[in-house]
Amino acid sequence: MAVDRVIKSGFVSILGLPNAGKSSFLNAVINYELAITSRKPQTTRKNLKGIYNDENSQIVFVDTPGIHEVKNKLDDYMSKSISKSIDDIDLVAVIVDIMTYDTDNYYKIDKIISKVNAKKILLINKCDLIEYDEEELIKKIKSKFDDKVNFEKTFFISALKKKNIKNTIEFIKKELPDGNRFYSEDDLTDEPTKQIIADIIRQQCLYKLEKEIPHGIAVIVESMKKSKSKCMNIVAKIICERDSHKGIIIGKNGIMIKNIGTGARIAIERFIDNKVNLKLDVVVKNNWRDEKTLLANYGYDGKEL
Ligand SMILES: Nc1nc2c(ncn2[C@@H]2O[C@H](COP(=O)(O)OP(=O)(O)OP(=O)(O)O)[C@@H](O)[C@H]2O)c(=O)[nH]1
Ligand SMILES: [Mg+2]
Repeated sequence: MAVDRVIKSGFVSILGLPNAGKSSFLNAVINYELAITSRKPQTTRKNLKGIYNDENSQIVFVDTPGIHEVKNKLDDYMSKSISKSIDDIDLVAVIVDIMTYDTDNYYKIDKIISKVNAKKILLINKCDLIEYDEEELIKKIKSKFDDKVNFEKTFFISALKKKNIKNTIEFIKKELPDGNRFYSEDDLTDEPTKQIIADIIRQQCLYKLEKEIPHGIAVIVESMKKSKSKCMNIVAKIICERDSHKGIIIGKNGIMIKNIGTGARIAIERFIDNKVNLKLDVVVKNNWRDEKTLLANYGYDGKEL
């Protein structure tokens, strides 16, 4: 009979401003492209768990939306998700982008982490992009946080190039309590497959559509069924806010939606390791980002937080 060995285990919340590289860090630690990333801010809309496993530890990393101003009910959902991520947390990893560290927005991070008793570490990310003086930069960045915020340790990392990720994990492990696994050793996440596929499709929208349009897009996967030939037939809906946006998403002679569909199909096939036939519909729902019921239908249900 298998006996649960005591290991180091716990939860780590990944916090930071939009675009700092939180989702890229999650992917780097679990060594799998689970979380969607993009150059556009507010790519992540809901908390996503990525589970790191080895023989003597299990670390559940929680990727969160970037901390930003609340302008509608979707923002409010995102903001509540961030607060939820620090409930009962064992450690907080605050990520700062080395290229944009010089902002006045640190008070937004302070507001969240001042409520946390758990230990905190500072991760200075995108270190592949420039030369820097470690001591000078640590001093500068720490001075931007509230005086009361104390970081146990600072790491200079590159989530993209996977630089210094191992050392960061080793440090986190030591900080976690003794315990058992919360999830099976083979689990990478507890997120439903349909939700991950919806996000993969939204990522293609973020890549291929300009300006504000992707921010007003939601995606739901309506059905997934394997055909006799073992191909996975997926039907999904892209929701946008205006007729004019629908026109742009479909594109002249349907070229844009075809492009989005091809990119998404390839990424989904990689994710589920199966051939995919993807059918995308585009519908308009004015103002969905401010409608509670629609938000819940599209995967952003405040009651689930
Ligand atoms: N050069 C470089 N780029 C990075 C690094 N980490 C992330 N990026 C890029 O920065 C952009 C934002 O990364 P994300 O991981 O989506 O950032 P995020 O903090 O999750 O963003 P939100 O979810 O919008 O808050 C993407 O284009 C990433 O490829 C890094 O270490 N080096
Ligand atoms: Mg993200």
